Amino acid sequence: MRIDIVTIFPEFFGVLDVSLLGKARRERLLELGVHDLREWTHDRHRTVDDTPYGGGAGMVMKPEPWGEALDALLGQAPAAEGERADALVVFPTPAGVPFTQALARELASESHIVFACGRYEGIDARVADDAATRARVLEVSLGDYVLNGGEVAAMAMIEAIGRLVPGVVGNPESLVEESHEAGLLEHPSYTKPQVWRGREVPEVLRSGNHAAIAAWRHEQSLERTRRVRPDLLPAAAEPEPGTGRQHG
Ligand code: 6GU
Repeated sequence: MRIDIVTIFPEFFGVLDVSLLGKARRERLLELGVHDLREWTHDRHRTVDDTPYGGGAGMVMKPEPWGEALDALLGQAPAAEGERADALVVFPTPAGVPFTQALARELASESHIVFACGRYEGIDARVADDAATRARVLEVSLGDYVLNGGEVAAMAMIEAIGRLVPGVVGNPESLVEESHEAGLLEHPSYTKPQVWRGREVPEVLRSGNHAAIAAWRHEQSLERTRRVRPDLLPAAAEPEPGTGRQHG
């Protein structure tokens, strides 16, 4: 998989050299290109923004540098087996569709994703329309809060997607049991010592009874999900009104 990032803050993405994704880059499982949008400006001040038509606070990113950047980056990256051949352009924006584990899984089978990281009040809307004539386009949000720009959001998405690319995570079984893969939050985990600050590891986990351990973990997952994320559960799995645990 190839990922290109266009941003006015390429230095944000230095962290992608470390840890799991850094290793995946060195092993060429992931190819990452970080590009400064200002490379595609032509004026002395390398201007990337201007005042909004219709008035209002803040600045809007100008379409011309974005158009040239996407012209330069679309249409590379050969697809490997099981990957989609054409490029996908992702615009991180709080006005986008929610980023979920299911979407991360879909994006992990792309051959080429271009992240277009906007700042200020966003990018001139014609940029996405124009890109859609040459690539698939997706506006994606991390959640219902506002960041200063798409960079941190793109980084979160790249980490969630990158770890699902085959070979990036050493033990693929560790991907199966984690939060959100089964539609539930993950159960709590413990390691040695058996007693720490007077707190004992639950006995069932030391029993060697694999069926009992699996049942206990499932129950813990359900309880945690009911308590902190009841919205994840189908309505039928909810406790009867008045019989359930109180929230908060
Ligand atoms: Cl994807 N971008 C920005 N700027 N803010 C956000 C976001 C994205 N997701 C949540 N807030």
